[in-house]
Amino acid sequence: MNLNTFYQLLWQDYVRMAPQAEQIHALFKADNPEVYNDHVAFRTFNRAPINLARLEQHFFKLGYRRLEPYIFEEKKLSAWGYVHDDPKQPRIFLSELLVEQLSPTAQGIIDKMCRQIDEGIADMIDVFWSGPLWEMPSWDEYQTLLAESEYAAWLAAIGMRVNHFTISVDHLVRPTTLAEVIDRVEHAGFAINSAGGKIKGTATQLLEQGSTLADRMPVTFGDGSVHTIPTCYYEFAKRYPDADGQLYQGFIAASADKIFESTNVNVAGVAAGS
Ligand code: OOG
Ligand code: NI
Repeated sequence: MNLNTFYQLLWQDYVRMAPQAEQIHALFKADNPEVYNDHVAFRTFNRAPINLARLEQHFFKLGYRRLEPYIFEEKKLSAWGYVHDDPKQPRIFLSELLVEQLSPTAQGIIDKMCRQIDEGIADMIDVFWSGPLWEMPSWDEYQTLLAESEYAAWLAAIGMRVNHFTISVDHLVRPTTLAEVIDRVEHAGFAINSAGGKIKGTATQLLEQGSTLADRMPVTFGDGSVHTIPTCYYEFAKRYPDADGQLYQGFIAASADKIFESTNVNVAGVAAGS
């Protein structure tokens, strides 16, 4: 599969989950000949056959290489950033939940789901827009996961799909600052993730980031109950050149830690899922 098709299929799946993204994209497309993606992000469990080491094989085939790893101790996650030789291609951020660090009960729920995954699907590129590869968890199971890890609950119910796209602010003709971009999105009526401040990171760190709060969508759980839960969000990133004049390519763990919270159920200013 070529990269264009890959990103097109991802985008189609993404805007079904996050209709806000299509509207926000249109907002910037009105003033810019092209809106580029800084990166996309995926989440997974460190369990076969969807563990990070398995999934990243697809990125390698698409021409990506590992750049650097990241650790999120409190959230029990590890991650890698991937870059492509073609600087116009988005970076990729892939994280995985360290399942063995959760309680035996939560591990049991996740292992039950992962045992249902058809081995073959992990080796197909379609895995990245396949949603839950297991029977939906019950609402009780979702709540059990949520109490320990927002990430685990999100992944159990939303499944394998892109978590967010990210507008590259460096490539915008206007506006050109992250503050203006966020202002514009807010004025259009979209809620911004304010965990750790609306703008995470600084020019000195060579990366500034902000994001919306995830859209919400009614989902039917395994026990037949329907509840509205967070789906996917949109991110905005501005990168700066380092001392050698090279645009910074990595991520910033302290900022990422707060960006993850864009899919939190209990988030400032928004009522908990019904
Ligand atoms: C990823 C959060 C981190 C970034 O750009 O730092 C991130 C996630 O929510 O899965 O996207
Ligand atoms: Ni991101």
